[in-house]
Amino acid sequence: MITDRKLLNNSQLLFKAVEEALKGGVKAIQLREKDLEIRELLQMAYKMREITKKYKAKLFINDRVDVALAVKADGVHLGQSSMPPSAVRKIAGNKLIIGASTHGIKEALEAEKSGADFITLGPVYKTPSKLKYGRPIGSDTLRNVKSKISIPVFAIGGIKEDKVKDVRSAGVDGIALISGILGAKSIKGKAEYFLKLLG
Ligand code: TZP
Repeated sequence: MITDRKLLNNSQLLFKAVEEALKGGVKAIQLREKDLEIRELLQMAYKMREITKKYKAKLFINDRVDVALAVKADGVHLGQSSMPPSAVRKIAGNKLIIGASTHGIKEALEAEKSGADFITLGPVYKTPSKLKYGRPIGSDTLRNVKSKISIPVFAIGGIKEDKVKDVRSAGVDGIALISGILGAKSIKGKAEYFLKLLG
C-alpha cells in the first residue's frame, strides 16, 4: 500500500489507516508524500518505521534515499525523475531494496539494467486522479513486460477488487494500491479481502 495523506484528513489519521491496513495483512508500505518538507517527511518516516516494524512489514520511502537510510527503511522507491537505481546503489549498497516506477517496456528494461530490485508498472487502469500518472497501459503491457524482464513486477494504478483477476492472469508478482485500500470504509477489511483475492 502506498500512502496519500490527502485521502485522509490529517497525518494522525493516516498513521491509523496504515496500522489498520497492516492489521489486515498488507506486507509493505511506501511513504509517498511528495509535497512535504524534509523535516516533516523525516518525522513521518520515523513513525512509519515504528508502525511497520510492529507488524513485521516492509517500509519503502518514495524518492528520498537520505530519509530511507536515516530511518533504516527497507527500501527506497524511485520515480522517473529520481536518482537512477545505479546511482542509489553506489550510496546505499545493499542496505536498501531499490524499487522503480515504470510506465512501459522501455522504462522497465532501463530500470532492470540500472539495477532496480523490482518495478511498479502502471497505471494499468484509469485512476481516480485521472491522467496525473499518465495514460492507462492495460494488462497486455503487464504481460509483455513480465515476459521480457526477470525482476519482480508490481501492477499499479486503478486496481480495485474486480481487476485482481485480470492483473494476476498477466503474471505479475503483486499489486500496489492507494485508493483501493485507503479509500475504503473498513481499511482492515478491504486489505484482508484483497489478500484473499490474491490467494
Ligand atoms: N503510479 C502510477 S499509478 C499511481 C502511481 C503512484 C497511483 C495509484 O493510485 P490508485 O489509487 O491505487 O489508483
